[in-house]
Amino acid sequence: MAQTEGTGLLEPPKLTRQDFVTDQTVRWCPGCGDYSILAQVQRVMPELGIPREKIVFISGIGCSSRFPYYMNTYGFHSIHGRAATLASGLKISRPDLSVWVATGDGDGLSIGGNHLIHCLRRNLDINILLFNNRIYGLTKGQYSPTSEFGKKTKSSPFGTAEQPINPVCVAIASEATFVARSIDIDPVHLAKIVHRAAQHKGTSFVEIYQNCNIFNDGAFEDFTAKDVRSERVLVLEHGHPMVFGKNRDKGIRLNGLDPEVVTLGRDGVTEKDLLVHDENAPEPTLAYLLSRMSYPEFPVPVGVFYSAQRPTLEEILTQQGEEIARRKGPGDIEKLIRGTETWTVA
Ligand SMILES: Cc1ncc(C[n+]2csc(CCOP(=O)(O)OP(=O)(O)O)c2C)c(N)n1
Ligand code: SF4
Repeated sequence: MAQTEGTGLLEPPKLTRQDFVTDQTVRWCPGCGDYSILAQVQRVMPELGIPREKIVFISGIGCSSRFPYYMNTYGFHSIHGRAATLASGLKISRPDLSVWVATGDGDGLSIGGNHLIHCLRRNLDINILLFNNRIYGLTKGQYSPTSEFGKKTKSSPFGTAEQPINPVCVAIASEATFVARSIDIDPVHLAKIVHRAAQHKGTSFVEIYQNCNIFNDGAFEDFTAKDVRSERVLVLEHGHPMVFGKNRDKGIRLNGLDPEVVTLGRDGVTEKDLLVHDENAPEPTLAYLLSRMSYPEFPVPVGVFYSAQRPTLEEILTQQGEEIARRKGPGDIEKLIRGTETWTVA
């Protein structure tokens, strides 16, 4: 350890990406998008300056939920759909920890859907990474709540008959204070978004498009493939007009309440006509409108859709506890349990 100049105190050693790598054999299939997500999260961790013993990764069940094994931090590989629940309990009791949830579209939106929405509205200061591969990977290829309508899978041999849900829309509707999206195969963007999520005070929700090359290969390829991405993905940047395209010659304009794609320079359209992204808008109306845009009608938006400041649940609970203790004195748990409402069954 180096000494902190002039103080005589020992400075903790600077961590590197390698410090967050475990000795566990990674069991994902070769080529799985989860590898890229793991690499970027491990890359961002040292930048946060949080000691490893203060970081906890919590997951449910699924391929993506193997994540905590591969992070050299504390972690729980918990039960199916309950990662957000465990994370909530931990954060309330230990607000000093940096708490992360790694979940899948099945884990977080099927069995865990109810837990996820309540976690989002409560706004604990935790970070949720939802790996969306639009399939159940671990159980070998059944459709999930994000699988496209009509998709043929092992559990829908004639095509699904269900409308998929959009994780970003769900997060916005659940009163989340930070909602973002990124792509496994864009490491620079992904690292930036994971960093932003970590910095947000309150629950941050990041949907990550993740390729499951075994059971749903190419699910996002139509718009994420390198040669087409700039034409089919809209990178949201706060305060900037919504421009996209290889030649930066296309944009998004509002026509009444509907977004539309326009070409700059055609029919007198200039950058001034375009929607300007405001991730801090007082209401998430713009974020919701953007979240509904999908390929091929629109470029697919990635980046931070919405970011707002609201007191966290743990702040409110701590404040309440202190206030009540001031008024009524310190509590007595034994007295509370025995109370006036206990009786003996003969
Ligand atoms: C209570 C319970 N129900 C069902 C299962 C079976 N199961 C395990 S993982 C999973 C879905 C995982 O899908 P997802 O969260 O998308 O993760 P992926 O494997 O695609 O990363 C299911 C249904 C289970 N383990 N426990
Ligand atoms: S089954 Fe799919 S999601 Fe699971 S490890 Fe293999 S490629 Fe990844």
